[in-house]
Amino acid sequence: MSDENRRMWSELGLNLRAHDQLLSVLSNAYQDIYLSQQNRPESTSYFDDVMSEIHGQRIQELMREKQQGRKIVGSYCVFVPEEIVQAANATLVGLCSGADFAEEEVEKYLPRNTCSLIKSSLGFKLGRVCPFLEGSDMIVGENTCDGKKKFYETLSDLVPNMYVMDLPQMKSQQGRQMLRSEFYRFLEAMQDLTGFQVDATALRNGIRMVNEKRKAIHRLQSLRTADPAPISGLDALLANQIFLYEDPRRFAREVHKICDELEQRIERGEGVFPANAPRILVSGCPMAVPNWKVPHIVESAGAVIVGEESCVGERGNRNTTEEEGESLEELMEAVVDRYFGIDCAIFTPNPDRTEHILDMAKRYRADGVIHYGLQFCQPYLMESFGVEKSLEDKGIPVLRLETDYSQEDSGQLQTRVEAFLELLK
Ligand code: BJ8
Repeated sequence: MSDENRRMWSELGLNLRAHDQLLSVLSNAYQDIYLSQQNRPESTSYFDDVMSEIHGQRIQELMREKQQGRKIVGSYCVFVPEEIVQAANATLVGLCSGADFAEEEVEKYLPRNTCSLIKSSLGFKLGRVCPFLEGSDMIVGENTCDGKKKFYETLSDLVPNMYVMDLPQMKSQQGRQMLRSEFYRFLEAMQDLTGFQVDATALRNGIRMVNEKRKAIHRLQSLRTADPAPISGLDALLANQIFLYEDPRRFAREVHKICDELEQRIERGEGVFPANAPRILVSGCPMAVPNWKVPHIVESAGAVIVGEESCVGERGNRNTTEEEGESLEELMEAVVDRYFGIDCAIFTPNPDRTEHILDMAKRYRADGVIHYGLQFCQPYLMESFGVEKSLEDKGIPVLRLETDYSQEDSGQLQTRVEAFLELLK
């Protein structure tokens, strides 16, 4: 750990002792889960580099951007339009929400029956261990599920720079109208934050930059349709996790390099797992770094995860934004259209998500689907029943899991996953 990093963390107000502990746990988990994988493509060393510097080099870069006058915007949800953030001369980063932290403190603010993702988001703030959060000039919350809505009220008392975006709950004309007006309000807020007036050229450039990283991950995802799968689900998940805070240009470049290697592997018929390994689609709640518990259990049991129907996965990145508009207004409409297509479970009704899961199961040639629900997450747990029925109607086996960020249920999950994989053979 360089002195430069420690100085930076201290300037950001991190609790250095707690942060050291966090990095040590993270590094051990990465060693055990990622570096122990067999047959990894060599170019995935990019992920190792990014992860070893997760709170180091990337934060240094963001701090340099700030010195040069750019602003940093933190977010907890894929509804925050990165195109607008980029266009306004700012950088969007996903905020820490993938591990339990400061649990006792968190329960002084939130009821015990709150999902792990929300508890984690608050824990990272109370523990002062997320440099992305402490370095952000604006933190954007979004009115999605009830838990998040109320959490942002709590968070706004703890940070000086909270902005809350309202979101529709129905895919109606009025719903789209609401998203549109919220995106215009956000555009103004971004312009106020950065002092930069967004015009059509700036927004088009923002759209192109974000599209480029989406295209790279689309290429990676399409290569996972091959049998045997050329990359593990764990590594593909990591790509989707890094997608949310890594430098967009570097991300696109490096992921294309990985894809070049994967194409060669496919030509040679090489996979990470044997060709007869059960192919699993994971669907449900997002998995932020370092939430690797379920994928690790699944792949340690000999199956390969071939797709993620998740916001840290295809739900979050599947559509690109139309780049062709001439005026700022036309381009803003394209941005609204793109985000209005996200089929988060906060929407009612939400048939698009089920369609998407069925489509993914077919495209990725999945033998079975694991529905991943976080305990106390009403939207996804409730939808899981309908999802299960739709898949079973098509003859696709489903395992519904409900878990949290602790390791306490690992043994039980492992038993259930192994029994499910037995069934698929
Ligand atoms: S667009 S999925 S990132 S809201 S797990 S906090 S839903 S109780 S994360 Fe999400 Fe945006 Fe939707 Fe995606 Fe609530 Fe459920 Fe917790 Fe959740």
